[in-house]
This record gives sequence, structure tokens and C-alpha cells, in this order.
Amino acid sequence: MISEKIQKKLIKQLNRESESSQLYLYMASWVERKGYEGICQFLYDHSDEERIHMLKLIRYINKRGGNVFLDKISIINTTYTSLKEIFVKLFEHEKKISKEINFLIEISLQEKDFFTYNFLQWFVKEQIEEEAVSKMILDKIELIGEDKGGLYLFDKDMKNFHKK
Ligand code: OFO
Repeated sequence: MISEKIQKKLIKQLNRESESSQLYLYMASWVERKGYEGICQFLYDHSDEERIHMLKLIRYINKRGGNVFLDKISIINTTYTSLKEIFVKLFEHEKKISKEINFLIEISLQEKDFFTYNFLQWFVKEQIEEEAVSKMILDKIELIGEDKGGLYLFDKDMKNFHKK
């Protein structure tokens, strides 16, 4: 059985994952309207992945005899001025999520909840990957700058992007 304290923290995290999913959906939609097919596909896929993260947490809590609550999500800023702005925000967002996962791990150890500690290891690996990918994309966008041809080719490359 999961403790009240751990359950509360995990519920917060699953709502963050749901927020991430919605945030990336807004980003994907903005990028799609600007005509970047590859980058928008990456963001749509990323949004789906965040939903999977949320589901993982929901199913874990239920398996441990807990009960889940979903928050109403309100994303305040949904308009962007550039691809760079989007990926700066995405990278910052992922760093924030990594911090929260670290914090959750710390609490699971304090509470001696080794089941949750073990469960969270998947998220640790995932965050390493998510930070690396979002930083890689941001670096490329910064490198390309205002070069339209470069952006066109980069967008084309992103169509074949697969997370390792
Ligand atoms: Fe769920 O990893 Fe990104 O936010």
C-alpha cells in the first residue's frame, strides 16, 4: 500500500506530465501552422510520450492501492515568436521536470518506499534522454540562426528523428 505522502507527490507529478503533454501539443500546433513538418511531428510525438508518462504514474498508483486525481490544466502562454523560443522553453521545462523527479526519489528514500524508488528509475533514464534531446535541438536551432535554407534542411532531418 502506498503512503499518503508518496501518493500526494506522485499525483503532483502525473499532473505535471499531463501539463507537459498539453504544453507540447500547443507548441506542435504552432509549429505546424508555420509549416515545419518535421519539427511539428517531433513535438506531437513528444506530447504523446508525456501522456504515456502520466499513464505510467496513474497505473502505478492504482496498483499500489492508491487513488488518483487529475487537475484542470491551464497553460497561460500558448503563442510563440520563434522556434528558438519554443525550444528554450521546452529545455527549461524538462530541466524543471528532472528536478522534480530527483526530489521524488529523495522522498521515496526518506520514506523507505523502495518500490517507488525502483519505479522512478525509469523516469530518471527518461529525463537524461529528454534533456539531451531538447538541448541538442536547441543547439542546432541556435547554430542555424536566421538561415532559412538551414532551417528547411533541419526540419527535413527531423522527419526521420527517432529517440534512442
Ligand atoms: Fe515526462 O518527461 Fe518530459 O516533461
